[in-house]
Amino acid sequence: MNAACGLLLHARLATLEGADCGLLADGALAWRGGRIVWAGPCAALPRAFDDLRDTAIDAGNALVTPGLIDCHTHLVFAGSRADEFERRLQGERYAAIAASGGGIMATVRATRAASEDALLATSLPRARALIADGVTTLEIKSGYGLDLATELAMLRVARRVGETLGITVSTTLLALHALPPEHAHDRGGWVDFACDVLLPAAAGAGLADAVDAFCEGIAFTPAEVRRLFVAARTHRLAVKLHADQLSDTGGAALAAEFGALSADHIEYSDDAGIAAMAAASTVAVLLPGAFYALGETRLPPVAALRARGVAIAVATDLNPGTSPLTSLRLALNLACTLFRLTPSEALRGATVNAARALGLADRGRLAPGLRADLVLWDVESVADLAYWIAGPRARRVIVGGRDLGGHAEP
Ligand code: DI6
Ligand code: FE
Repeated sequence: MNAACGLLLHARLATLEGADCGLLADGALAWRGGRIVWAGPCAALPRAFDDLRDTAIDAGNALVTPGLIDCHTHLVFAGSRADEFERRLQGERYAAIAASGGGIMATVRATRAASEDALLATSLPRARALIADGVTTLEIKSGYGLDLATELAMLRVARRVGETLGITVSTTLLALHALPPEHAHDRGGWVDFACDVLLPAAAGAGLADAVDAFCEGIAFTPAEVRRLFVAARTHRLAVKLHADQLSDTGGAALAAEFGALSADHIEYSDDAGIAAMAAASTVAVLLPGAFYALGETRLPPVAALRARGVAIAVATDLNPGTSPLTSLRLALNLACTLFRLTPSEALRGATVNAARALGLADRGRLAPGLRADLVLWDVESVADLAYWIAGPRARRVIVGGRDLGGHAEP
């Protein structure tokens, strides 16, 4: 039997079809050539799939979801920022640590000093941790190089993470993340370089699936981001934005104006920004790990997002400074506990809506024609997924119809 063909029986399928989680009791799912060919009640499974019955997996009524999609990470980096964690515990603020040469620049120094092989070696365990708890698609941003060679190296390493582990990695050039020391007194020069050299180089090498920026008082202005987005448009690259995380800079509206796939964080976005996102179908990516780690208090405008019908995604923001978080399921828990998402909203945020935030139409639901990326969980209900705070719960992780392994049944 081709390993990319298979059949799953007696599962509580969360298909993510329709407005909620599309739950189907005693469900069956068949796939061939790495794609789903049938999903429905066991009792209605057509005879055409009888050849798959011999090797069928009996889920024993366990919950089965699409593979989780972590649509916002900075997973490739070198070094640790545990020292800054201790400084923040003593009362220092993130922005003050950054201003004193720490923060993003501390990671830039470590990342520039690392070889590509060393970067890969430190990144793989983080990706493996995400996969072990159900992630089958991952976005990884650059942004800790802040020079041509290191930014491209980060993107190459991101691609290698996907190739090594057999999962899809969507790469994002985070072209405006921080001002490199070489340009400390030349902001315009750095923005020119990002738009005229870095972005074309990444695009030309096929290393970037999207372009991102950090639009914030301590980072880049809307005018600077606008320049970058115009350049991205010239190179036909999709855009995303770190928007309104620590203050309202109009980032949500700016992202929407450029038809961004997503505006991420958005704690401080106003109603006009949310309305613009709704009109542009820009996904709101909520990042509760950073909110938690920084001790933020301003909640994202979840009620406005719901009222306007903006798709909500949830991601880890895995990074060494503000979200050292290697479990997307824990991000779901935090999104429920801190932001009051329902467990169903949280699961939609890590599947169907996360796929949209990456512009990937071939995944995020269990439906014929889509990739056979799925997770068999050691839980019965969708609420269970977000309820358990720590410890992996994925029994089996299947990517493109092939078993990536998983944890032993309890
Ligand atoms: N927003 C974030 O949350 C990360 N980058 C960004 O633009 C933080 C990055 C870091 O502190 O290393
Ligand atoms: Fe981020």
